[in-house]
Amino acid sequence: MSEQYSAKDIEVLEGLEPVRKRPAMYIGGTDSRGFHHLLWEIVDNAVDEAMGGHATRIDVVLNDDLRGAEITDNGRGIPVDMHPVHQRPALELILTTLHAGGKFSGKGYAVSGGLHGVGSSVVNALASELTVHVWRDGQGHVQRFSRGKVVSKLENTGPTRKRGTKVVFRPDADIFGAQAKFDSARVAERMEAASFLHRGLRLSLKVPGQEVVEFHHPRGIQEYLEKLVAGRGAKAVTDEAFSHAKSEGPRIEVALTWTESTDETLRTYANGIATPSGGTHEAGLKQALTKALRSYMVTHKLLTKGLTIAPEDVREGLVAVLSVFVPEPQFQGQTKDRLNNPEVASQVEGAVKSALETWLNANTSHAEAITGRIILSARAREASRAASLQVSRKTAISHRLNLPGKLADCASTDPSRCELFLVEGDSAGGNAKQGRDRKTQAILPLRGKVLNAERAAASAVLANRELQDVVQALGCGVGKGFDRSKLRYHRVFLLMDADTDGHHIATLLLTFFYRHLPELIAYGHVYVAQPPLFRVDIDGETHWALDDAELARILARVGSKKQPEISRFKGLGEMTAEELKQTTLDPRRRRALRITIDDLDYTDLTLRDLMGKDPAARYDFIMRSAPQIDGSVLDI
Ligand code: 1YM
Repeated sequence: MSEQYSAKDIEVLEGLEPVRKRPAMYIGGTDSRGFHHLLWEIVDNAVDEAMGGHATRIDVVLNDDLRGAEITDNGRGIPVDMHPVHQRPALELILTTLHAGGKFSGKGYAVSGGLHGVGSSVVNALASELTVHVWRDGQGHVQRFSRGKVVSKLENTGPTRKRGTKVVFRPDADIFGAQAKFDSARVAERMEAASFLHRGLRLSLKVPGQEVVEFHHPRGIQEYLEKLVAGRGAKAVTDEAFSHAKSEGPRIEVALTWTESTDETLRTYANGIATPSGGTHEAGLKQALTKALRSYMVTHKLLTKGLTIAPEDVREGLVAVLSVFVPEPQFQGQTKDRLNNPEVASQVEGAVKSALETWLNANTSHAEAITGRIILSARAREASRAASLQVSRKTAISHRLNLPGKLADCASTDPSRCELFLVEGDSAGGNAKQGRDRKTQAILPLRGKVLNAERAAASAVLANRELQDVVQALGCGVGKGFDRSKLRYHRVFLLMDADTDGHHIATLLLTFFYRHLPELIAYGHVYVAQPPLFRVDIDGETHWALDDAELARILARVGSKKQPEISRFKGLGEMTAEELKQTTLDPRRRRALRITIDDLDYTDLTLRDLMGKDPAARYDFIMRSAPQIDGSVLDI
């Protein structure tokens, strides 16, 4: 590490054309996630520099239009010396060529994200403008690029006492669409995570119209754990969390606690990169937990006859943060969000198991609270399994007699053509029944308020009448009994009034799907229908507006030649069956948002937002998120 990096260490592979041709291969996709990925690449390079002990702070500024960003670190500065063979500055080679991470003469940081600055050229390829400022060895430098090509030669801006690197860039609208924008909440979440994983590192974020926010967590992931627990709104069962850190072979840090909530919150990271799909480090942690707690319960004779403790009982209510740093991380999966180094499983398991056993034996009152919690979950599991079996038994028989009485089913039995509309209230349900296409569209009116799946226990959720009807109509079972091949409709629409109550029900249904039928969302089966709020008749032409803004746009477009006739629908019940058909049901004319799960970390944050106290705020959140994805997709 003490050796100076020099330009000759760079092995040039190829230009950046492949990146522009197939962006998805390099950043996963060109949706809002890919757009943000560019920012993470640059921030990760700065974090790498900090992890190497060369930088202490990283400052991010989002442009006023949220379509560009500026990232600065106070590290050594990207090397700028001339490459002896290529006769180009290192900075230029780094930014304009695709180079394999390990090819940098093996001088990369042992524990970096594994990219060693590889990402910066990918970002450059996909940016319409990118400028790098370097302050290194007492001299300032600047060079500009566009779409991966050099725009200006490396320029020396004279002596300076500063050190570090600043990258200013705008993702290319040709690649990401003109609507793509940075989501400041998402950026903040990611930067805060980095400040937890790299204790001591100072990060700041400036968002238009807001004060600068600093992220700095001297106690690292222990503080992260406290935040996650507070965010879940559930009390921890012990007043002290378990934490363990070892710095070598490999570096492993873990902090965990149990809460009274029924779900499990795991945040795992490898080399500072979130691994929402888990992997070997997470598997090791789970093994360690099961083994350490089972062994404690056996030695302390806490297990009554006939009660078996399943791994998921041990993890019910668990909130855990795990961070590992391995020399050569292998990431797997389409989005590279799962760690795949086999050796890491036993390393994590070994480290966590022995430390946890020691901690439990030294803190018997904590151990009692935790094991008590686990025994309760084991009992609850048995009870809820009985309840869920009952539901799946009913749904398994795809006999029409077993469908809910309120369901107006469609004639077709080909699920790929069938659509189910979950409609709020009987009167709207009646309209929908009249306006639908009987061959392919089924209507299920929902009467009461749906139970909040975020707060209620699994058994209560499954006992809820409205949700049982939904599960029965879908036919695919629920929870562990889910079987997608039995799904009776490939498109499920939530059709609710455009008012607070409607938004509330839609949100509750989405929460239920997310928590109990996540595959339904993951496979893109769930949609939110978009019934209009206004009908505008001008000159024999009819226009529909989803909201006030769209109404204003329509009125502006048609001008003031004729007096428009505007009617506002207070609810779906006020529309005629024909109107509902035209605007919301007919596949050729309707508007709807497809729900997708984007970034897992972000989804959880969002659900917390969504399931806060104020339904209006939740719906606002959904609607604010929707337009970012071209109005066709809604990220929850
Ligand atoms: C705002 C983004 O990229 N900082 C940064 C990048 C590098 C270095 C320092 C650096 C690395 C090394 C030596 C080394 C990069 N270097 C490379 C390359 N901030 C940001 N700060 N000297 C400086 O790895 O040995 C790529 S990025 F190619 F030189 F390794």
